[in-house]
Amino acid sequence: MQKSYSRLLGIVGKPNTGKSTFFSAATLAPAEIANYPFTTIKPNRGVGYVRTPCVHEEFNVKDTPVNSICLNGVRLIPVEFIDCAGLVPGAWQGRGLGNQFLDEIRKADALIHIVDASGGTDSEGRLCKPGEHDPIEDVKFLEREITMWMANILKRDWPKIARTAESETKDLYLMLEERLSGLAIKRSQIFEAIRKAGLNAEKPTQWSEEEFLKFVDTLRQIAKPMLIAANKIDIPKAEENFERLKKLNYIVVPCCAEAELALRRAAEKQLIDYVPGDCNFKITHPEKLTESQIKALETIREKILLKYGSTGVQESINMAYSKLLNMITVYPVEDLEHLSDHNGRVLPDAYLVPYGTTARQLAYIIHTELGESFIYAVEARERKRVGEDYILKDRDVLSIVSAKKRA
Ligand SMILES: Nc1nc2c(ncn2[C@@H]2O[C@H](COP(=O)(O)OP(=O)(O)OP(=O)(O)O)[C@@H](O)[C@H]2O)c(=O)[nH]1
Ligand SMILES: [Mg+2]
Repeated sequence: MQKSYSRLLGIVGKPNTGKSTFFSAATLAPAEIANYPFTTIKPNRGVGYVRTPCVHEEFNVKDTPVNSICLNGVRLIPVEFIDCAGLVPGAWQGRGLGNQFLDEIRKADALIHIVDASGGTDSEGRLCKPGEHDPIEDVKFLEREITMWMANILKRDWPKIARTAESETKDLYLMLEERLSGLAIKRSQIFEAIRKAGLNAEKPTQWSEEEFLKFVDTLRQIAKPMLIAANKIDIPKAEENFERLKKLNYIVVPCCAEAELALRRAAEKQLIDYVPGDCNFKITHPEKLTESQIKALETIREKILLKYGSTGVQESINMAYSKLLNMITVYPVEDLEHLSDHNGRVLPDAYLVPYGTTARQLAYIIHTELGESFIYAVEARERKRVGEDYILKDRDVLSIVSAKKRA
């Protein structure tokens, strides 16, 4: 498969909430799952998919996907995941190997926070009676752990950075970017965080401790945007907590990772017809299923799919891409007549690109040479010629004409 996963999603949360179950369901990669804390110690990495309606039906063509998959009219575009070890309060100070575990989210571009919405695990991930623990606490706790961990990374060098910036020997944003380079944080995000926190970038030595933390907390929200997967929604107490979680300033998706895993595994064995994210499924081979398996599947249909519209796993991934990372899907093609590449493969690639990407930037993403020799592009829907500054729209099909191609 060609390069396509441009971003990394981190699956995070306290122990025993269902992170590895979510990861396994999303990637079908093996991961250890158990009902006690710290089952995962070494992070799991794998490839899952963003789901988007494929354009081939609209263009009335039969496609031959290369960098992605097309199933029943749904385009699945590969994206990368990291399933992190569970974090406990005080992780940023090293509790429960916290520093090592927090390090795993350095490279993540966005986070899916798996919360046990049933309230059946305490703050350390030990089982308790559903409803006994308040999942809202888990949200507050994780925000604080990540912020404090980032603050800790910056803190040692902060006085020197602030002094150097004020004496104007070096740019503040540049120094912060260098110091945070391992955390996949861009200079533009640092700039935005200082502005949003309402701080004076000219006088960083005058920032109080509180203001410094406000800057780091704002930076966390920008550079590591997070949504909540309200997991274990199948447990009766979870619904009430889900309603409460929705009042927080987050995207909250009701989720049953366990159900998604069961459906994905059944689909893999071709026992059911189900595409990740579907609102229903069809049992194709009832004779190969035991009575209790059929009953379990019917329970998932009734208690999860019909009630919430999906298991929430695919929805969380899609939301992370579209809402947290503002990414859209585009289909570059070479031959506009057949919507194909030079090998005749129709709509071969679907790329995930940030909203705001221009036609020329897309050319660069495909190949540096194509970017350099870009002349214009043709948007396939309206067959309209567009220039280098044309801002791509979601599900655009675009043919790029370059100097090289013309020659
Ligand atoms: N009822 C219910 N149980 C779930 C769901 N998802 C996961 N579980 C269970 O929750 C327990 C913990 O699952 P894991 O996936 O190992 O959790 P984790 O967050 O990776 O745990 P650590 O690696 O220890 O941090 C297991 O017993 C799972 O079967 C769900 O949607 N509903
Ligand atoms: Mg785990």
